[in-house]
Formats: sequence, C-alpha cells, structure tokens
Amino acid sequence: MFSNKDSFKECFLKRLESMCGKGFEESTTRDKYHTLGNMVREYISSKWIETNERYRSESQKQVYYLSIEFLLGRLLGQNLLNLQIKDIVEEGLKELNISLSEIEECESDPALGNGGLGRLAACFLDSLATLNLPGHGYGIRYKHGLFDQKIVDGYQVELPEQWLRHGNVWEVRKPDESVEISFWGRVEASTHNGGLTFKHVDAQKVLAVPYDMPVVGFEVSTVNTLRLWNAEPETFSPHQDILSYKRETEAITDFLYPDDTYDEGKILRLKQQYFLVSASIQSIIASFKKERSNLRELHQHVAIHINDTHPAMAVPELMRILIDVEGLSWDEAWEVTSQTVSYTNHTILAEALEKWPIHLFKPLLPRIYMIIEEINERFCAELWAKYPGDWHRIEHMAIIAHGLVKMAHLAIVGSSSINGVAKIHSNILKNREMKSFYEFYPWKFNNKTNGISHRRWLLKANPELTALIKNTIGEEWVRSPEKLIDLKNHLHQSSLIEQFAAVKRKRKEILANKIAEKNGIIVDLDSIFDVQVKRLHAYKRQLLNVLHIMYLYNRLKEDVNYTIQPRTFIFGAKASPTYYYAKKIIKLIHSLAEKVNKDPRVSKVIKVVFMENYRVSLAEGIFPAADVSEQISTASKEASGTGNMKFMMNGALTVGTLDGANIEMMEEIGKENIFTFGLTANDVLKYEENGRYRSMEYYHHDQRIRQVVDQLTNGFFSEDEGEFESIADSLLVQNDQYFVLRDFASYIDVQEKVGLAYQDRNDWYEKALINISHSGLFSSDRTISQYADDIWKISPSYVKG
Ligand code: GPK
Repeated sequence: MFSNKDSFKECFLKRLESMCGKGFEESTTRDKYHTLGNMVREYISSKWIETNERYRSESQKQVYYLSIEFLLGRLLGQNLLNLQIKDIVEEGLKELNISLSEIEECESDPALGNGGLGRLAACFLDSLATLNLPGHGYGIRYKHGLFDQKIVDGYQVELPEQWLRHGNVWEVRKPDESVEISFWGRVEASTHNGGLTFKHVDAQKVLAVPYDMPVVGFEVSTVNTLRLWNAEPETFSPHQDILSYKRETEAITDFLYPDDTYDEGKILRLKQQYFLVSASIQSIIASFKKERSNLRELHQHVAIHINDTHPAMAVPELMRILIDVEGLSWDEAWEVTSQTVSYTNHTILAEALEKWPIHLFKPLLPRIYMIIEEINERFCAELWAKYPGDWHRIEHMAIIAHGLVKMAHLAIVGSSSINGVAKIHSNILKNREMKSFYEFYPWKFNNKTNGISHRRWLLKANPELTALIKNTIGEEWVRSPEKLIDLKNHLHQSSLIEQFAAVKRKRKEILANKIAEKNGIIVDLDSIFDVQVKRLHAYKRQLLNVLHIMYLYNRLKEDVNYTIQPRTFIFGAKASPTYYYAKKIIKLIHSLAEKVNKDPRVSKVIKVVFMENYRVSLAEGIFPAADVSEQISTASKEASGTGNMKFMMNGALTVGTLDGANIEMMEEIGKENIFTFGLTANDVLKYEENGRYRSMEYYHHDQRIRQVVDQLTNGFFSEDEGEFESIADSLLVQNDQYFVLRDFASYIDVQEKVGLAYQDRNDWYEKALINISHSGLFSSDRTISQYADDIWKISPSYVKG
C-alpha cells in the first residue's frame, strides 16, 4: 500500500503493468481508471474488515436500509475525498502526466435509481458511514441502470445503460453468502405437535448472490456495506426447459424500472421486490444467528427500514421466516416484526400507490399472500373492536380489498414508525391521506425532513466554493455543516461577496463550456443561469417554466423597447419511456429552444438549453453554476424535494411554491431570501375538494395566457399543428389538473422580481451567501441523526484507543 506521493506512484506503475499486461506507454485512460480503482478498493479493505469486526465485537444494534433504488453516482472521487488521499493521488498522477479528473470521467455513473428517492438513499448511506453508525444498504444489482437519454430531433430516445460493461471495481462477489428465493408452487399444511405448520412446496428456486460495495465514511475509519443482489439460476436445477428458466431468472435483475412516482404493477416488478426482500431478510437473520440465538430479541439488535412501499413485503417475509423456519408463534413473530420494521412514505400522488392484483400476487407468492391475509384479518378484527359496525372505515383501511393488496396499508400496519419527508408532507399524511391510520396509530407517525450529503454536493461538486468557505470560516463546518451559519458574520465584508461572485462566475464558465461542447450553444456568462433539473412530471410543472419563456419571447418580439436582465434557461430531465405527456414536454422544450436561440434579437437576451442525459455526474456540474433554482411543483404534490437543497447549498436563489421542503427553507432563511409564488397547499386541496377551478376562465381572462396556449396549436412551433395538442388539451379540455394556468400570473410576477433583484449584484450575492449559511440544516447528517435517535435507536460505534 501507499502512504505518500512517491510510494503511490511506485505502486500505481507496478499495478498498472500487472493488471493490464501493458507498459505505461500503451495503457489507456480506462486501464488507469481500473488500476487506480483497484488500489483504492484495496486501501479500503482493511478498514472495511475492521468495521465489521468492530460491529460484531461490540454487538451494536444494526440498521438495514432496504431500497429498490440507490442512485450512487461515481465513487472514485468521493472515495478519494473521504479517505483523505485525494491530494497524494492527484499530485502523484500529475507527476506521471496524468490528470485525475480525466480518469474520473472514465468511471461509469451507477444509476441504480430514478430520481429523488434513489439519490436520498445514496446520501443516507454516506451519512451513516460518516457518523460511524452501523447502517447498511440492501438493494438490487441491476445489470442496466436507468436508461441513457439521447435527443433525436428534439425527441427523447432511450438506450440501455451499461454500467457493468467494463466491470465494477468497487464490488466484491460473495457467492458463499448466496440465498435461495422461492417463487410459484403451493403451500402445504400439516399438523405438528397439535399445531398447523406450513410449507412452500413445488417452488421455482432462484439464487440471490450478494455483491458487496464499501461505503466509506468521511475522514473516519468506518466503512459500511451496500449489498446488491444478483439473480442467478441454480446450478443443479431439475427444470425441463433450462434455457427459459435461465432467461426468466436473469431477467429479475436485468433492468431498473424507469418510472418515477408511478406504479407499474407488472409481475416482473413484483418478482424484483420479493427477490430483494427475501434475500435481504434471510441475510439479516443469518448474520443475527452468527452471534445470537433468541430471535424473540431480534428487534433489540436489528432495525429494518423500508424505503417507500417497494420493500413492504419485508413484513410478511420476516413473519414467514420467524414462524415457518424458526418456529415462533404468530403472536411472538408479530411482536418482533412490527417492532423491527419502520417505513418512509415519499409521495401522496395516487398513481404512485402500489396495489397488487391478487390474481398476480397469490400464485407467485402463495405463502406470503397467506400471511398477508392473516395479518389483514387480525387487523380488521382490531378495527371492528374499535369501530364496531363502521364497515365503511374498515373497508377503506383493509390491507386486502376489492381484489387488491395495498402495500402502503401493509407497511403501516407492520411498522413501528411511519415518516414523511418534510413537515408539510408529514402533516398531509396525518391529516388527509392517512388520516384514518393516524387516528388508529397516532404514535407511529412522525416527520424526518430530507437532507443531502454536503460531501458530494458541496465538497466534491464545488471545490472552489468549498475553498472559499474554508478560507472564510475555517474547517469546522466540514464535519458539522450547521456551522456554515458562521458565514453570516462575514457578510459585511465586500471581499467575501466579490470572491463568491468570482467562484460563481468560474462555475458558470465551466458549465458554459460544457454547453458549448454538447449543445453548440454559446451562453452569456452575465445572464442569469435559471435552472430546472429533475425528473419530468406534470406535477413538477416544467410546463409552467416553458410558458413563462414563451411569454418573454412574445414580449421581446412585440416591444423592441422591452428590456430584461438576460437569462439562460437550463433544463435537464428524463421522462419515463411510456409517459407520453412528459415526452411531449421534452419535445416542446426543444421546439422552444429552436425558436428562441435562432431569433437574432431575442437570443441576445434569452437562451434555452436542454442538457441531455441528466444524471448524478452531470448534476455535479450544474448545481454550482446556477443562479436561480426552479422548484415550482403544484403545492402539496412534491413531498420534499432534495434538488432544492443542493441549489441552496451552492448559492442559487429559489423560485418556488410553498411546497415540500421549500417551506422549511423559507422558514430558515426568511421570506426576503427566497422568491415564493402561487397557490398554497391548502388552496390546492380546497380546489380539489370543491371542484371550483375552471382553467378556461384563466385562459379567457388573461390575454398573456391565451396567447401562449394558442401558440401550442396554431403552427407557431411547427408545421404539424397537432404536435402539442395534447399539452393544450391538458390545460383546457382536462381542466389543468396541476393548476399551471392558475399560477401563471403569480409566476410571471415573481420572475420579474427575480430579474430586478439580480441587477443589485451585491444584494443578490448576499442573499446567495445567506442561503448557503443556512443550508447546514439540510445536511443528510442531521436527517440521519434523527432517524438514528427517534426511529432506529442506534448509536455510533467508535474505534477504541
Ligand atoms: C417519491 F414516491 C416517490 C418515488 O417513487 N420516487 C421519488 O423520487 C421523491 N420520490 C419525491 O417526489 C421527492 O419529493 C422527495 O424529495 C424524494 O422522493 C425523497 O424523499
């Protein structure tokens, strides 16, 4: 191993030869990446082993975070940073004439997630390790992560993502710890010692093989584990059609479902969910049994967290193992299970609520279905005892009803804690969406406002800003991000404002170069970089942003004297491949870009840029360069948002609705440092109840709205007048479900204020710095400490001596 620049160089050159079978001269950048990656993994391994031994010897309570998505992003740079060897490595490579950042670009971006939910899981792992908390991730090793997006003639085209094509230097395959998963077959009942026992027979068995990845804490010796399961056929399988068995088995972990906040309801997805859950629970029980024997005490030593309802079958699976395999009684097993499991809800959108048709569920997972039926019957009996005769309520709260298994109900009934992800979201859960459950189990409900890892989104993504903050307030904030508040004591220094302006400009320049290279568009560094990057969804209202740009275009065309602060509107978004509306919006953004950017006069003032294939690595270049952060969801619909926090931490000002964590950001920084607009969540919920919203009235009464909506279908954009008809229809014929037209005027007003505010340069940057100074509250370290104390009851484990 290496301990300084020189020993690193020596090690690197030797390893390059032995690994790649080539001399230094012939080696490619990828060879160098693989060599370096392997060296770093090896560097990690002693800490990794030590951490596991420490957890074992201290018999600490462990938490297992089950998630169908982990959106990790590239690991080399973050690992170097967390291990504190980035400088040695960077300087050593430089002396060999190699650029570290070029090597980093070689790493594929593991995109085992769609958006916020998956990225949250990745930030949580980072915080768990850094806080020395014994917490591990369990997920799926998808062969293909989220699709790569190509834009062809303004349309999104999806290509299979290939992150494993050149291998994964971070993973360690552990075939000895493989477990068997059973699908199909039937349940056989028999009597045993006077009681009934159940056996799942004639099942099709699939092997779950773990691949472990190290999760390196920042400047600590803790290295936790992310265990990703791969589906493989069993070697000695008595199947007649061996080929189709192999194909079906491997299909389980082939693809990540590309839907965000949408329930696919396909049998393959159900297979993935049970595969993840069964493999993980078996593995958790196996490691518990290495140290202890009394499973009645499981909840004292283990916490299992389910990230949304996708792993909700953890409840019946744990029951199955405790009863069928370990011989506990139902009541004993239920006590343990419901004390062990906790659940986070991430959305109130109805289309995201998972409900499985019994006719799909029962044949695939006969024993699990049986256990859910029993849980349901006992739960309904409890309800009956509390609300005798209230059939309506019981029907509404049942886990199984109308031919469907309701996964959220299963998760709530089987968990000790249910949390939302921002204050407003948790309140909506308690008072509306899950009101009846809150009334029945008030003690279970709580809030844990989301957070982000400042190590990735500030230290790694924005080294320039990191250096400035260190020079200004020292380094304590790096370990304790709440200390960023100290920046406030330096706001009066004009030098700080100037230096921050210089950092922002530098980062805008870097992004502008990328835009020039990828899009062939030259953007003005003095313009406001106004950014909306997130999944494409109607409720996130990229359309509102587009309509505002159309409005500006019209003003600029109609009135030569109309002047505004120049702006560059930047978008990045993937649409689910089957989400027709979302794909149309992507096309609309491109048509608008064409129109705006090609207009000789308008393009001097505004530009529109769509950045292809938005993903973690691209995001790391975007947040630091933003002046304005667009967080414009229909109030009540965005559970929290986390991009909002990443922008804030990098000194962008938010244009936002009073939704999700935007509200807590405003409470923290004050109304004067954020630009809010639009309906409140209460307004929206009232409209939804009383049905009094008529989008047509807004269309008729506001000429600006009429003009832009008409332009969707009058040939303004394209020869094909039908191209954007579905979007116009969503606004008028379908009465504008997300209140785009209702919020239009208010959005135009606030955007005008933004333009004016930007002209007072000092004041703008001061506001930006105030945002940064308060962003420590939105560190995932804070969030994870709250989960650890309130939900999981776990404590840090430190190296002795
Ligand atoms: C919520 F329900 C879901 C989902 O399926 N995928 C997803 O990314 C997001 N989310 C919410 O939409 C965000 O508001 C939230 O910040 C994020 O989860 C993390 O909690």
